[in-house]
Amino acid sequence: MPYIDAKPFPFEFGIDHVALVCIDMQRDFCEPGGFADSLGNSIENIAPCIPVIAKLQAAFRKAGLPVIHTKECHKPDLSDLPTAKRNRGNPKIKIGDQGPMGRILINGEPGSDFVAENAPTEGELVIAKPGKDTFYRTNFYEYLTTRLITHLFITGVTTDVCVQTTMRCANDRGFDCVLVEDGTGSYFPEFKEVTLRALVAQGGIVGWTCKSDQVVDCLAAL
Ligand code: C5J
Repeated sequence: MPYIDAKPFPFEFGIDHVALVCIDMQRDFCEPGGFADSLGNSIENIAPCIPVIAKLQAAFRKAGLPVIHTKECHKPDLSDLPTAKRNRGNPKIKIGDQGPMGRILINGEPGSDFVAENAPTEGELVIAKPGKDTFYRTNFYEYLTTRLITHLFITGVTTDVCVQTTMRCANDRGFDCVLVEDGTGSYFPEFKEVTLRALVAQGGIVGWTCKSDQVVDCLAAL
């Protein structure tokens, strides 16, 4: 059985039961001039994971394995946006308002779309999610269980928000997850560092972490 020498111990997987999950690689979270940038977030800390995710997507596609994309966004009528989320922090521009790349975090607006380097190709699952947890009000669980996918390679932004929330929720549902360390980014490097450590602590209480080159080398050797 293929395996990766991950932390805290080897991550084994059946090749017919894996997927790459790319979380929220959206312009508003990643690009200069986007929503996150306009709020003063350090988007330069996100940039290094973009080419790494592109490399992993290419490796999964070459191996004929599924690549899944998520985007955090809401319906244009805001019917799936809790008032608490819209008002949190009393921001000057709120979700649904006009932002630098269209209405903030609204599905279909330019800012909610994927960065070009990590965009889906035809036939790949795109999950529009209103929360941090990819399972919340989506078809993610049904998609995975229907295809007998049990092991997830997780990437994306931000490590300490949507990425770790999704990994924890996947772990609770019985999925084995490995977070690719250089394939994820946070506006706060110290939060990324602590998140990576917390996920694998206590014998892998939430799952595993590994490096992208280990994944690419493993898939190339199949
Ligand atoms: C945030 C996310 N940080 N994708 N979203 O609000 O992690």
